[in-house]
Amino acid sequence: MIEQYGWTDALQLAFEPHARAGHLAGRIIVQRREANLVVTDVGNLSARLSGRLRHEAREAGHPAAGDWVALSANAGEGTAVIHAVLPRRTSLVRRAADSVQTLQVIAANIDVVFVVTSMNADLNPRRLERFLAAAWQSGARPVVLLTKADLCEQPEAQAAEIAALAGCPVLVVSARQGLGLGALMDHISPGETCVLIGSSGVGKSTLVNALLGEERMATQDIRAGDARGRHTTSYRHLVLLPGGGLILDTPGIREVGLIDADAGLSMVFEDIERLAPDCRFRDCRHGNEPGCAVRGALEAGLLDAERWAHFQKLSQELAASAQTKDRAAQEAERTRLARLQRAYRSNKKNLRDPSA
Ligand SMILES: Nc1nc2c(ncn2[C@@H]2O[C@H](COP(=O)(O)OP(=O)(O)O)[C@@H](O)[C@H]2O)c(=O)[nH]1
Ligand SMILES: [Mg+2]
Ligand SMILES: [Zn+2]
Repeated sequence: MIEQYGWTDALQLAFEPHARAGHLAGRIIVQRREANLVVTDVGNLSARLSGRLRHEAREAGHPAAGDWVALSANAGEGTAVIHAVLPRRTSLVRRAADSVQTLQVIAANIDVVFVVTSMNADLNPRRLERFLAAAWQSGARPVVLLTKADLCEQPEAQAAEIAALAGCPVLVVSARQGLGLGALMDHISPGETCVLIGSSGVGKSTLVNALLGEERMATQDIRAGDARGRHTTSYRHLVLLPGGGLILDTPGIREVGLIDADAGLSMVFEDIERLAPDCRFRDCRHGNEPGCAVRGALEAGLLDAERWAHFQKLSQELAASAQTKDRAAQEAERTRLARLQRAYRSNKKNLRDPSA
């Protein structure tokens, strides 16, 4: 059963110590803070974290949808305890909303990240650049999905424009017309896992339903209490596709905060990175330095000014996040040492006055 969910020989090998400990392998298909839904060979189990994992999760973050875990099951009750998370092959992360240095895993062990944007109002190159940086950084293959082609006058022309800046495959789809679904499926091999990210309302859930051939995901068309909505699950549910792959729908992400995404950024702005070596000075900041290749490209109209400005903005954002992280690490170390010193001091006092 877990073979269907992408279990491989490599995972089997990584799992061996856990198997020896008598644990069962499973994959998280819905991440919830209290009880994750995990698919296993003995069925779907509602699994909470062991005390140790819960403690670790405070710093390392919670296991996410797509994670492979080691469990002890109470199959009769349909419950389990997660004892360990297997190392992730890939992971799509974002900066948590409440903190500049906390990382939140959106999906683990994914092969393809579909960056979804609709062809009507939502289409925004700057938003796409940000999503693509996160997608590249995940280690999975990014693919841009332009949805609602039926609402667009010239979808192919728009797609060509996006393809010029995306640096990855760009697909045009319409769930309404059933257009482009085959081409989409060509990007997911059996046993592979993909995730859909993008703003709310771009048609992610509708697309998953179209691929499944049934209305399993709740879409914006279905109001609460609607009869059609009763059998739908919410988003963030890893589901099996008819072709043998797996797909994870996510709730709308308006903007993904980048964290540790330098490599991803370089991939998205590869054209700019390619210019820099041609600057006269090696440490050129592309400001007023003479012989700057970036300024040259801007002036010659070879580099879009907004794209350049966005690259600078995202670079600064990453640098600021890294700096805050360093500062937080320093602060933590200072606190640790101060605590140690206090312990020493009180210890000395104890030595002088054993009754204290
Ligand atoms: N015209 C058109 N509308 C679509 C298409 N796909 C989705 N929609 C509509 O877009 C709205 C948002 O869809 P939904 O799947 O809930 O978006 P999500 O928030 O990204 O999951 C709904 O009203 C859908 O009916 C499409 O291919 N064409
Ligand atoms: Mg949705
Ligand atoms: Zn320069």
